[in-house]
Amino acid sequence: MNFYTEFYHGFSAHLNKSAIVLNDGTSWTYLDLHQSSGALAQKLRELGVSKGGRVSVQVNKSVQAVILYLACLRLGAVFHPMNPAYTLSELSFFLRDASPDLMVCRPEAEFELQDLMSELELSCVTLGSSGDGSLFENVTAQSDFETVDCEPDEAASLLYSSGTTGTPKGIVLSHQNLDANASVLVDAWGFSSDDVLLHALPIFHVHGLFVALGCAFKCGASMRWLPAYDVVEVRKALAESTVMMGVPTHYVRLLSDPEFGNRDVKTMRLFVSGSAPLLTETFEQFEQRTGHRILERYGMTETNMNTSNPLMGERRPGTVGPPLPGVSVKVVGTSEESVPAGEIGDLLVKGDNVFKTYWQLPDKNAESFTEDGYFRTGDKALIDADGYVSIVGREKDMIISGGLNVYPKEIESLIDRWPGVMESGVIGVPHQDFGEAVVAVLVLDGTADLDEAGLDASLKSKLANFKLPKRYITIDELPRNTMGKVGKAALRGQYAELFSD
Ligand code: MCA
Repeated sequence: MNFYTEFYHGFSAHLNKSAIVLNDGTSWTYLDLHQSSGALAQKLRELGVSKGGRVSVQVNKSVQAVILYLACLRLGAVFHPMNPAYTLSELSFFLRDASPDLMVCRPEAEFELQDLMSELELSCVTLGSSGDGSLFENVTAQSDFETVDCEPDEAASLLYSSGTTGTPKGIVLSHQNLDANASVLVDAWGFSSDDVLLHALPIFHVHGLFVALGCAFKCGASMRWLPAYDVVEVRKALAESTVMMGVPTHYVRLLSDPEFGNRDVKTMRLFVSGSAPLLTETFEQFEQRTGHRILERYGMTETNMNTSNPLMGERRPGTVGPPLPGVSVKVVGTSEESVPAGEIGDLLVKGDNVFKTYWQLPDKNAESFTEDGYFRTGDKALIDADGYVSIVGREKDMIISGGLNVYPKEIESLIDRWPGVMESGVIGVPHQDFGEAVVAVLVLDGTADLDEAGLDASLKSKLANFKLPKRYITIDELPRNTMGKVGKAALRGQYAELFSD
C-alpha cells in the first residue's frame, strides 16, 4: 500500500476539481497536485532521497509544501515537518536525531543554516511561501511517476513530541496509521466531495496535516486555504466553506469578534475542535451565536484521532465523545485493570491509528505500551455509562498553549542555568486566548539580581516563540510534596488567576 494511493482512489474521480483555493482565487486542481507531486517525487529521487529516507522540512505553509508532503509519500520517503518557529538549536537536535537524506528550508533561513548543514554533511534546498526557491527549480509537471509500493507498517512520517525529560522523541507514523485515521474520520464526520474545508491550521502537526488534509484528499473535497489564522480572513472564507477544523483558540478568537455570528455560517455544516480542551463556556457561546454545537474530538501525535463526539448524535460539552470505530479505549487503575464507568484512571488506546515505534528508542517503546498492546496516553480520563470519554488531567506536566504542546522541563533546564537562578518551576495557567499560558516561577540563589529581559532574550534565542514564558514570577521557595518533588499543582492553583481580568 501507499497512503498516497489511498488518496488517489479518493480523489481520482474529481481530477479537474479544485483541491485547494487560495485567498486570491488561485486554485489547484487534484490533477495539478497529482502531476506536481509526481514530478517532485522524481526530483527528490534525483537529489538522493530514497525509500525510507527522511526529508526534514522547515518551511512556511503553502500549497507547494503540501505537494512536497505528497511527493515524499509517493517516493516512500519519510516526511519530517517542523514548526518554522523552531530556533537553530532546536533544529540542530531534530536534524541530528532524524539524520535525513535532505533538508528543505525557507530561502531566508539558508544562510543561517549553512554551518549546521556542512557539519551534518546534509544537502539543503529551499522552498518559499509562493513556491519560490531551489526545490521546485526545473520541476515540470508530469504524471508518469509511479508511486512506490510500501508495506502498511512502513514509515510515512516522523513527528516529534517531548515528555517529562524535555528531550523530544521521534514518533514514526506508518502509511497504515495515517490511512486508518483518515478513513475513519471521513465516515465519522460525513465528508464527501461536496465539502469545502476551511484550512487555517499549520501543516507541521497531525491536526492540519493528517486530519484536515486526510479528510479532504480521501474523498476529493475542496479546501479554502489560509496561510495563517486571521479572524477577518477566516470570516470571509467561512462564507464559502462547509466544514472548519480548529483548535479552541481559533474559536475563542472568532467569538471575540462582536460581529461574528449566524450570518457567517450559512453554508457551514460542521465545526470540529481538537488539540486542546474546549471550554464548555466556548462551546455554549458558539452555539448561542451560530446555532452550531462544536464537535470536540481527542487525539495525540502518537495515535492520530481516538475519540470523537458524534456527527448525528449528542455532542456533549466537556467530553471528547466515544471511541472512533476501530479504536479500543480503556481507563485503568494502578493494576492496569479497567475501572468502572465514571471512575478516573489512566487512558489507554489501541488500534490501527496508533503508532508502533518511537524513532530509535526501543526502551521508550517498551515502557509506552502495555503487554496487550495498548498505548499509555499519559492522560487521566473517565468513561461514562454511555461510553463518552472525558479527559480530566494529564500525568505529565505538559502545557497546551494555543493547541501546541510545551514541555516544562525543556524550559526549566535553560532557566536553571541562568545567573542568579537556583531553580524554577514552569507551569501552564488559564489564559483567555491560548487556553493555557506558560509561566515561569523562579527561586533566586542570592548571588545576582534577576535580569528578566536578559533571561527572556536568552530563551528566545534557544526556544520557539510559543514556548516562551508569558510571565516570570520570583518567589522564595517552590512548594514540594513529601517526596521532594516540586508541587506543580500547588503552583498552578496559586497562579490560576494571573491572567484573569
Ligand atoms: C503564537 N504565540 C503563541 C502561540 N502561537 N503563544 C503561545 N501559544 C501559542 N500557540 C505567540 C508568539 O510567540 C507571538 O508572541 C504572538 O503569540 C503572536 O504570534 P503569531 O505567530 O502571530 O501567532 P498567531 O498567528 O496568533 O498564532 C496563534 C495560533 C497558532 C493561531 C493559536 O499558535 C495556531 O494556529 N495554533 C494551532 C496549533 C496546532 O495546529 N496544533 C495541533 C497540534 P510575541 O508577540 O510575544 O512575539 S496536533 C495535536 O495537538 C493533536 C494530535 C490533535 O489532537 O490535534
